[in-house]
Amino acid sequence: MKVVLALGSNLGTRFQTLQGALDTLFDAPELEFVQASPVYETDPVGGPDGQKPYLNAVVVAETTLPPRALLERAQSVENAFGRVREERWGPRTLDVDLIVVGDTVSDDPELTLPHPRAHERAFVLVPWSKADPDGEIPGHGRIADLLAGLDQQGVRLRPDLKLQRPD
Ligand code: A4P
Ligand code: MG
Repeated sequence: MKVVLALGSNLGTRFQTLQGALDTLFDAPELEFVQASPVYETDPVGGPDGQKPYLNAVVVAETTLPPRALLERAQSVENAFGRVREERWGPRTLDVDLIVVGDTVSDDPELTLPHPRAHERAFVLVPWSKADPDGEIPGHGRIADLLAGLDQQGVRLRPDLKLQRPD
């Protein structure tokens, strides 16, 4: 199954956190790296005023794991990078979200798939479109079409920051 993950950080050493998260995510079996997007600096969406900008990237992978196990993997990586859950949409050293897992559709609040806000977020769709131009969100359509209707001003490429393939 194809899986698309979104990584975000707006606290601490943001780029090192993204690279470390990428390495740790793939440091276990049953998840095969396919492609990482470029890194973007993005204006915070939602949450408290005065938050710092995020670095965001998207990773495409292949997996034999069920969605629940992928969520556990993502959350254990968040915890490994010192994520403290305080305020919803608040600042975080690392957020790892599952955007799509194959064609799984679920409205379970513990794991909603596709991610319920991904289709309207330029900070997910812009990097995703670079890693995977033909990507689609089940129920919402092609990311290229979704992007055409979105303001992308708050999403800026950081050509100086390139994620390495996980080792
Ligand atoms: N959960 C349900 N579905 C999923 C899913 N598909 N992937 C549950 C991951 N988790 C999912 O998440 C809360 C709960 O969502 C989890 O316990 C899980 O069971 P969280 O990571 O603890 O909290 P959160 O991230 O603060 O909340 P949430 O709702 O995930 O926030 P969002 O919508 O992901 O927004 N602006 C910029 N520029 N860049 C960002 O990366 N990120 C957010 C977070 C807000 N603004 C941002 C960015
Ligand atoms: Mg999250």
